[in-house]
Amino acid sequence: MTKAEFVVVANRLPVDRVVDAEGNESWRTSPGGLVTALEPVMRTEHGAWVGWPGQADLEHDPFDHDGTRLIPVTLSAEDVELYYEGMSNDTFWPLYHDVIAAPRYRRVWWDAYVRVNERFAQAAAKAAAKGATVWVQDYQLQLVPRMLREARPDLTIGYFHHIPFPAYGLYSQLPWRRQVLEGLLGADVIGFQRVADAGNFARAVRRLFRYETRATGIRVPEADGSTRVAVAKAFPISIDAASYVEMAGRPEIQARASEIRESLGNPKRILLGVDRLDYTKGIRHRLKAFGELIADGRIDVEDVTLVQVASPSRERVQAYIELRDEIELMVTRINGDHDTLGHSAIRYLHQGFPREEMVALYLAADVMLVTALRDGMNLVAKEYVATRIDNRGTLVLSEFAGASDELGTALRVNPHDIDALKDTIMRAIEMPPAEQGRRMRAMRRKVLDNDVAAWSHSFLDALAAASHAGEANR
Ligand code: GDG
Repeated sequence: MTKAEFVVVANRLPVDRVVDAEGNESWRTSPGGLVTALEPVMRTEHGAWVGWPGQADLEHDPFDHDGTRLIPVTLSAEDVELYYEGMSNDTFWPLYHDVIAAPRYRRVWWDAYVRVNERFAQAAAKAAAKGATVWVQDYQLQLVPRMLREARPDLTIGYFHHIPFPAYGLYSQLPWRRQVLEGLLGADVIGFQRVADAGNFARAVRRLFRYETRATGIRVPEADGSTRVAVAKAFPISIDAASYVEMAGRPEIQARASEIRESLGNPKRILLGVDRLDYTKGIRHRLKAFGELIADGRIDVEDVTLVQVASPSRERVQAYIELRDEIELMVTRINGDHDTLGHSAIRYLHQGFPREEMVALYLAADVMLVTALRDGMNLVAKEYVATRIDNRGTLVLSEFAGASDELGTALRVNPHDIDALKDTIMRAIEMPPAEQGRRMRAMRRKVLDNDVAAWSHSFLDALAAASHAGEANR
């Protein structure tokens, strides 16, 4: 088997397995910015992608798909429960999102996390050619950089962290706080969404190891007595902006947007929320603010409708089961109290939709509500902005979402402050078109100039530079 010059390691493969009625297997590319951004690199560099195929106990040989070698990593049902649902989604996820929900620290989850990270590292080590570049993705695989470096010191290793990295006061709760930092420091470049995340990481390294940090460089002593410099820096992720602009211009998607408005009874204003159903997204705060605005008489349900898409997520994790109940109770109460026979206050959809339908929803919405309590970046905010080709529409954006660093002309808000949130929603609803245009144009420029291809190039350039610097030191 030919070895790859470029290897991506992520929890999930970029494809879903589909089995038809006759039992024939095929693989469908799962749409996502990362996949699109890396496609050209994958082709030219004989790329390989190491990841879980998404189904427990599935054993599958490596195979080629759309010019990329895919290398499935098998997870047993127990691995999924302990490593993925447990350690990844019930420990790291809440801890790294500032303990919005209580993280659970369980030693059996940690043991599984170590074991599964080892399996991913071994698969990557086997796939990579001599001197290849490996790019590890996200919090499910924080130990992989160090494990890979030990197995294959010839590799250049990058890591990107898609979610926030918390302040030391919270991070220090983690019983395995030293092991995780050691794992991450195995990378040559450790990328974060925000400057603040990179800063929190560097501070944790200083507090726990006393390593010297200068600007974005961290001096890491190695077992053989030498030292190397790991770079910890912000690389804010983005979307494939051109594809959203293209979809927004399609007549059939525009027609669908009008149809959506029509089916809601042509309200004067449509507000939209699009989130995975997750406690980090601030859906409850948004509903509370909206419900109060109706109760206060500042919003009339005949004029304004909120569409909330909450796509199903992590449905076996207890915190998500409870959150769904709370949200659905709130929606039913608000609608029960305020609906008229012809108009609903909130149209709530616990469903996933095709991308085209999402774009039609973005086009139909006058106001986009992104009220995350903590979010690495929040791509929904950028998608909304990219699709507003007529420069109309208003984005209400939480200052706790990474996107708020770049989208300075959004209406930024602290979602914990319900009165401020209510006032901001009213301001968005009432904003004159000229002001909408001014703000939207500035945001669109940002998103179109800094798309996901630019993001991956800047990360990979930094990685190449770090690897050359490393060679010079060796
Ligand atoms: C993590 C970090 C960071 C949602 N529902 C449907 C659907 N979506 C799409 C959206 C968007 C994506 O899923 C969600 O991305 P976000 O960035 O908003 O949030 P997370 O899923 O939490 O992502 C986040 C991101 O990683 C990237 O680094 O920005 O902070 O938490 O693209 O459009 N897409 C379709 N149907 C749905 O129902 N087709």
